[in-house]
Amino acid sequence: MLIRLFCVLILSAVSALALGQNIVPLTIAQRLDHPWAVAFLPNGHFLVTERAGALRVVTPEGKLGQPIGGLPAIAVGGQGGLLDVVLDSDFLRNRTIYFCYSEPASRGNGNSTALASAQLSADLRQLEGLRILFSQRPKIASQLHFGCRIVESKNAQGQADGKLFLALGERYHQRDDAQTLDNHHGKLIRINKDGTVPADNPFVGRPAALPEIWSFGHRNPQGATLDPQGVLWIHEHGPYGGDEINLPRAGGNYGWPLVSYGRNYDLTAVGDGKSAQAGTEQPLHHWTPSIAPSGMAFVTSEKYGKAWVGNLLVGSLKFTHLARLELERPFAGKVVKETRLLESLGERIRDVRQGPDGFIYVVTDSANGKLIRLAPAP
Ligand SMILES: [Ca+2]
Repeated sequence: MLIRLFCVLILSAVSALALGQNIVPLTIAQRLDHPWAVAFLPNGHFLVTERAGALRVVTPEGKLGQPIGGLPAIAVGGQGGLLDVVLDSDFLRNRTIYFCYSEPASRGNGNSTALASAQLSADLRQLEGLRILFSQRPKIASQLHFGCRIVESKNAQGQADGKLFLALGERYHQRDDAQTLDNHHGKLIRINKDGTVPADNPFVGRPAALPEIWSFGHRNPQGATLDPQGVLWIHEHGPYGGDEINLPRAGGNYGWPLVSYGRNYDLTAVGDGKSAQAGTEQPLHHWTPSIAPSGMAFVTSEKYGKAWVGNLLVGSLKFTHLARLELERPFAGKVVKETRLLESLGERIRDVRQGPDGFIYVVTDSANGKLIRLAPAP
């Protein structure tokens, strides 16, 4: 095992240096079934979701644990399954995790994205105290566009403020729903950690608007994170072109499907073919052709040198790389440089996170999915 890891390290180092990149991908674990997200336990172990409906602990040596018991019913199929997972900021004390997944309808064949909390048992084998905090409405028969990234937000002092953001897709077949507030399709929602609605949400008290909604007009967001100042960033899949990064403000309309920098898959125009319209927010950054973004993290550690601090990393499923975005300093809204990392791996990057050890980790989307640590090149 150690010899194999060493060989991977050397081969990876050669390719990384050949590309002029100062990182070396080191595979920690493989044979994960379409892993979707990785979180970091205080004992150095990893908590990984598999889209097929399993939540597993992975040891630092790469050993996969048995599926953790106590998950709710999950509608596995297409893009649906067990998706994101995050630890509560006070996990050491409360052992709470949050996860999102595609939830089956109690009757019929519909489904939608749901968010749950539970406590992870001390032996890491069981979820206890399961609570469904939020269920996207309405449920429809679709295996597409569940979105599904969770972020615990912070106040201006950098402390957790008791709120969760959840990014939700428009389920593909009902994209016009993203422009109306009587449903959760194509929305970013904000709830308290107990599932109740914060009184200061932007549409609280508006007739026919669902009070969990924070922003709307989203297509299929699969990346969300806080920047070092605590500001929420998300990205979303465009159609044929037009993937976007947005900074969702309270009550903002992010345009889908009225405006887009992409086209429909049949190459017809989205809406009237406009990319901007009064009353809709412009993306901070967009990609055409689509990279199919998933996962998102800011680098705050100096493990990769000072030039990386403050960079934004975004996984690409379609072009199998990790996008490194350098932002103007001081930041006023512009990406100044974009570099493709890890292209030689040929892996669909599903999630990217910075661990508490300061290293960057990615998971790759395949039937032999991998958990990979990016080590600084020697
Ligand atoms: Ca948009």
